[in-house]
Amino acid sequence: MKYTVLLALAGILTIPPAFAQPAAGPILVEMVEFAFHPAAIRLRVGQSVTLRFVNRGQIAHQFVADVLRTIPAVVNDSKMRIELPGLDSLRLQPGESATIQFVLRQRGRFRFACTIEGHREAGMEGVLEVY
Ligand SMILES: [Cu+2]
Repeated sequence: MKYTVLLALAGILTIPPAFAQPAAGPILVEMVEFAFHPAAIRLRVGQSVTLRFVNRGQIAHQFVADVLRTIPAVVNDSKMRIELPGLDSLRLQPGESATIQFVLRQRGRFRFACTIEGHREAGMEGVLEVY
């Protein structure tokens, strides 16, 4: 399997995201040892957002954001498209990439991190700034 998606709610893949207006092109987020680039990502509230993650490191990394656990998201890579009622984590092996599309309807600062053991502690974390 190209990447692993763990569901916050098991087995329910059919809830269609209610997206607002389309957003600008995907925001590229690179994963390396041990950081996300950029680590601060500014998003407009209520706007459909696509984050494109690329693992440019030598080991696996994953993206986890608590704020995304309970909102609909669409995950895409070159092989599949999955609609989720909430995203628990997106794990990418070295060289892999995938996109996550979602809408945040709440302003604020929402943390994200790579939760593989030791990675957050080494600095692999960031924030979604929704304004
Ligand atoms: Cu990591």
